[in-house]
Amino acid sequence: MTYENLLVEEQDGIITLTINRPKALNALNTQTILELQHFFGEDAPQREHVKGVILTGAGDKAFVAGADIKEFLSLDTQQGQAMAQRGQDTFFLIERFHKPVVALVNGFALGGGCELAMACHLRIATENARFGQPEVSLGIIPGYGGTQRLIQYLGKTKATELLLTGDMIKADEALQLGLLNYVLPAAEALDKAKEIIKKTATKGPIAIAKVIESINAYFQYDEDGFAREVAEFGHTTGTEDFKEGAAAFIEKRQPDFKGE
Ligand code: DAK
Repeated sequence: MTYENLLVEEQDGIITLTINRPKALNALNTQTILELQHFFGEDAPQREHVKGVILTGAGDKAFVAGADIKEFLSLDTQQGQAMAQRGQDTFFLIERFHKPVVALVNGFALGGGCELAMACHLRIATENARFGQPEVSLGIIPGYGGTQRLIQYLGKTKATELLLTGDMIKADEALQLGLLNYVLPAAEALDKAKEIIKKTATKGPIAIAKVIESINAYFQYDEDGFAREVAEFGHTTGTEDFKEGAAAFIEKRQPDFKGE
């Protein structure tokens, strides 16, 4: 697929994926959702050497200012449901990606933009970042998992307030509420994202993938997250990586994981 709205750059095994519609504050139109779906569903899984993905928005004003309002104005109920399903499926691909995906939130993260950041495993924001789910101001509700994931990060009390009021919060408040991992000046935020991905790349790759799966299982109500953790723990103990990791610990050396 040739991407119209995504920039894909790879350096030292780290992919920087930039949503590139700065004139529309990187709003998520259908084409962009399809491209994200293709990237995380088909493209990225084939790049086995990749250490992780940094997801950001073009320009210094917005990460993503929401779903493309101009496009979804004409939707009827059936089309709206299809659009929400496609978006949710895409965001699940991100949340279930087997390598860390770090959102680098460099400005407005509203509606679908906040939902996109929440689907990533980690979130680093620049000081000018703003978060919110303003859908109720448009007479709709979040369609890309916002009602679920905001509660997961913030708890019911504050999430309910933000979802009902549509209020925006600044980066420092989002950090304090548990939505973010770090808030940093713009010049330092990208380096921090790379540093985290590089650190995870020194760990057992199967273990990294299984931690992600187990964390996700905690939030799947049709699944017992504790039981899933037991199963995945058993899986990792049977790997060569675990033997290597344990041996390296005992021999007081760095492990050389092979992903086996
Ligand atoms: N969609 C389309 N264009 C957008 C946009 C958006 N979400 N946000 C901004 N733009 C465009 C503006 O229209 C403007 O374009 P021009 O007029 O220059 O052509 C350009 O980006 C610059 O925006 P502003 O001139 O407004 O810039 P300001 O600095 O004055 O304001 C702002 C920045 C972020 C505060 C403001 O742009 C704003 O309030 N934007 C909208 C925020 C918002 O309400 N976002 C949508 C949230 S609702 C669903 C699935 C998902 C969703 C819903 C349903 N189903 C499947 C049914 C999700 C919905 C949402 O995300």
